[in-house]
Amino acid sequence: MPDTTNELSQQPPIAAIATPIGEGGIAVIRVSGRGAVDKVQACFKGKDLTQQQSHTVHFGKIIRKDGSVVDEVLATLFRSPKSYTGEDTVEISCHGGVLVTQAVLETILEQGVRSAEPGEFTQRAFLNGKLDLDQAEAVADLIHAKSIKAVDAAHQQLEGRLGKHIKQFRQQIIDAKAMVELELDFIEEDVEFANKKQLRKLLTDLNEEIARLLDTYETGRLVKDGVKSVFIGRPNAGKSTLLNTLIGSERAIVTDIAGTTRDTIDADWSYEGLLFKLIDTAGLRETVDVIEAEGVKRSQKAFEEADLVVYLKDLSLPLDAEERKEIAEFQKRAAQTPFLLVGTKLDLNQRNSTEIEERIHYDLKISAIEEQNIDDLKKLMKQRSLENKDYDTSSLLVTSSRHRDALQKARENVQRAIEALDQGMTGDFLSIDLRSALKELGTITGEITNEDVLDSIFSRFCIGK
Ligand SMILES: Nc1nc2c(ncn2[C@@H]2O[C@H](COP(=O)(O)OP(=O)(O)OP(=O)(O)O)[C@@H](O)[C@H]2O)c(=O)[nH]1
Ligand SMILES: [Mg+2]
Repeated sequence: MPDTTNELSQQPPIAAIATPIGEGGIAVIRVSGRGAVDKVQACFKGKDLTQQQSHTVHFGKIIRKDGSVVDEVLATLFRSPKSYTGEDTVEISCHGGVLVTQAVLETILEQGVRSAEPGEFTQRAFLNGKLDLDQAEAVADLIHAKSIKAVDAAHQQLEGRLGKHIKQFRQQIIDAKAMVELELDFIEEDVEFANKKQLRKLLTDLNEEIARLLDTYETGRLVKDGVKSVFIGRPNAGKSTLLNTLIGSERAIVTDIAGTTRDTIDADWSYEGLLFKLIDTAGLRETVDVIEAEGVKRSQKAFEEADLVVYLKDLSLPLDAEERKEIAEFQKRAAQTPFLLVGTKLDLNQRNSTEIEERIHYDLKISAIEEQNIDDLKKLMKQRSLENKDYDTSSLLVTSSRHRDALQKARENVQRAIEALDQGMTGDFLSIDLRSALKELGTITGEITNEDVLDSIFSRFCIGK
């Protein structure tokens, strides 16, 4: 953690509305920093807050300089260091109207309190050592979570489970460094490196443990960001109808005119706690229509970024050679991007006595309109997108690309140290690699950081958090 505690204590307290702007039962205004209690007291009529203990609640009125009442409120006191930010904090609960809340905030700001930046309370919590950086990031993940699995993953990180692993890795590296440096001291006396075997084991174990944690990222990413599932197929195949059926509302326009969907359409859909980002696309076909052609381009871009491609084929129409080729291309790439071939309009097909033998394997046949096999499709979408992934959401998951990158770099450094050891290099080479690994791991928990990283992390937060 950077030592900015002193700097912080010189700054004026900050304040912001901590609840969403709108009409509600109550709203909360948060004030934090050195002198926060005095500043609130200066516009508070009730008990003298400066004389009250931490974790107590007091009824009173917020009053303007001319003595007029802004609102009746409850003030909750948290004394440093026992608060979210680690600083003296007052949380003012007032009536939840847009204007009254704004008026309470403005009255407090008039006392020489500064308006808080997005995430500044959490940033102060980090700078004051209340949270590690990965825990601060988990706070944002928790607020932005769109599925219950994402909530669970954020909670794990907030509880410090990732941080605990990282600290353990760091300790292992410190131990390894100590062994290497011991050898450095011995080198002049030409003493054989007695601990070489032990050191090698320590480093290879560490390498494997980091790799295991890294492996959870594939699942972690899907849990946090959702499974990007792209519906693809010929115009009129029933892509928009399926999207609407899954989300249970008429999000996309459906007509019997081929080429109805021109742009990609996104909709969030949760299934068994997992978020799917459904993307309906413009039907794939050669077209001279400029708008439709742009739509087809967007469809192609969407499937390049997909976590799951669902190819829809209208069962009531014969499969032509070109479409067969297209499907084969997707199937070939299925190892990289999970793929499902789904036959649509099964209801029509069942009535169709002259079904054409297509000699192609469908993963499933459905009717979106008559809701046939839709539950099976949901199951299959989840199963296929998590196939070959270690989907155990009760264990710790790495969910952030920032953490993944740092772990990867740390692992590369550990591997380099193992190679150096095997090639009989001197200890100072190993030391450099181990120091770099230590640094990379430190960026995850925030022992090592810089302003740009902090700015980009905390700008994701809302004001008042
Ligand atoms: N009988 C039957 N008709 C369906 C089914 N699904 C879709 N349709 C019909 O097929 C037509 C095309 O459906 P859409 O969902 O618009 O197809 P699309 O793939 O989005 O088409 P584009 O946007 O043009 O690419 C509409 O008339 C739908 O009512 C189904 O399961 N059964
Ligand atoms: Mg459509």
